[in-house]
Amino acid sequence: MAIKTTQAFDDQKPGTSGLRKKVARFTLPNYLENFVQSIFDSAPELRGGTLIVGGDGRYYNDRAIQIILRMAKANGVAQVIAGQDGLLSTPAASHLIRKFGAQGGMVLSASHNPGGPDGDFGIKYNGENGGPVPESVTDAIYARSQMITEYKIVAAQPVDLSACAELFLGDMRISIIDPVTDYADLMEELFDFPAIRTLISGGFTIYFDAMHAVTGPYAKEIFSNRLGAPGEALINCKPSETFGGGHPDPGPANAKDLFAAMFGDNAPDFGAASDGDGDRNIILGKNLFVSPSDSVAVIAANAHLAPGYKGGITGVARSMPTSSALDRVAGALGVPCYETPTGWKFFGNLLDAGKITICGEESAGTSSHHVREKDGIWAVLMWLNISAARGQSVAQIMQDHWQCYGRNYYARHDYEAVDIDKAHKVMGHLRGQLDNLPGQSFGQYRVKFADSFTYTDPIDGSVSDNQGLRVGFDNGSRFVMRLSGTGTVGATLRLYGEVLETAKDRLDLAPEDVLAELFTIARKLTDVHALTGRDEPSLMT
Ligand code: VG1
Ligand code: CO
Repeated sequence: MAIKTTQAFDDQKPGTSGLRKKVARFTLPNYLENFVQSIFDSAPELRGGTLIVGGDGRYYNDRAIQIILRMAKANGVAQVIAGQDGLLSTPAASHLIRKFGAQGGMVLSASHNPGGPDGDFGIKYNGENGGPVPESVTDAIYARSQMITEYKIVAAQPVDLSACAELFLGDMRISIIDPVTDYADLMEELFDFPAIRTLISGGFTIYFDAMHAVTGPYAKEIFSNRLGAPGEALINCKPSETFGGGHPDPGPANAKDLFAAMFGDNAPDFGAASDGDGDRNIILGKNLFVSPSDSVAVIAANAHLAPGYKGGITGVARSMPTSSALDRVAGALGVPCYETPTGWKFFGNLLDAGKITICGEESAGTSSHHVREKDGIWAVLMWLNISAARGQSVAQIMQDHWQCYGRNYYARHDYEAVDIDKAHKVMGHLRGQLDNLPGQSFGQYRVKFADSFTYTDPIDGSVSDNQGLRVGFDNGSRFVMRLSGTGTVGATLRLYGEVLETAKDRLDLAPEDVLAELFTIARKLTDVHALTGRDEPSLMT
């Protein structure tokens, strides 16, 4: 075993979901090694334990895995379980950690960020519950990375990951397994596959865009082999290092083929897509995009229709900027609804403690207690199960939902790659007004509360402050501004808005019309355009 001397990098602080950087930075000598050693140093349980490793197949995935294997051996890991070809979706990795009782898992992904030599790379570290480690551990990893002086690695030839096999690196066992089978089996336990199969064979047409990312092999096995969807129902299913030159972010800007099909003539009945690492999902019906905040609410209201959830749900949770459509369902079901900061790691304790069954984020992430990550394919299957059980189209399901609970019109405006100082000025400008806003009126909007969101974890009491600025109005509307923690260029400001409508004749309006006045007020109060020098958001979802 060799001990290599190294020097610390000052920028290895994990963000909302792991460490993400430009490939050019991640491939600097010792950069990856320093971060991986900082993980081993902060997770001593990996010594003598089992580690799960896999990634979304992006550029550098293959070489990074080889480095991690050699460092795992040098750090005394007893067994590594790796996905064949180095592939594992984020939810599948979470499942494998739980299924095999592993001590942790490293997922190589920068999620929806673009890949390739000029794109992004990332590493997420998950603990023994299968979920992203809590802030106490990411803080420890960061602290370690700042004073690291050496790392451990063995010399070895590259391990052949191209076939399922049991191999050894010295005395460390490496089990290379099919990345799909265990996950697909879990899905088959949770959902009514015969009913979905009957739905599809009965002519309900589905269309799934894997965006050249990791869900391709999962979609083929589950939707085609196990559920009988025809070949043409699945597109872009071969994982590629550059995501086919695209941006694996499921939305109108990047899932162009899917949106064209779903809003075109003879649209399929059901459309869906996932992101680079398979943890996000979007759901579409004919000429209809389901807002992710609505999706998690619909899932919570209907989960009992799926066999894995037939006993009902104990509670739900949503990230703070996610709309309160979910709160309305929880209220009707008489179960608690928790509001957590952005990022899946904050759901872990609630899930482990059995306080919640379903949780989700406005950024197209939804999941349940079956794993400790958001899960794209799971959400698609849940929607198919609900459609099969209710015998309804996506549009009918949404209409029924809004009639019952009202509609939380919702949108998010992103200002990407903003100069960091300017982004902080915008936040500071709004923060400075918070104390004086309550009681002030802007047209028909009267401010009820204005604060900086602080979360106290109800299970371990840990406190996370500075999680976004919220301004709420008497009529149930709200806007939120926060800084993204996943970007790799400058700063990204996210402005989220929601307007609640309960009048039965106002449930079918264009969201941008309903939200226009709220966003005008939000832009005025944040002064985001003048302070950033931008005329408009770079992305609206
Ligand atoms: C974004 C989303 C957040 C999500 C995170 C990771 O974070 O807003 O909801 O949990 O990405 O998702 P931020 O800090 O940029 O707003 V993924 O699919 O990267 O694993
Ligand atoms: Co993702």
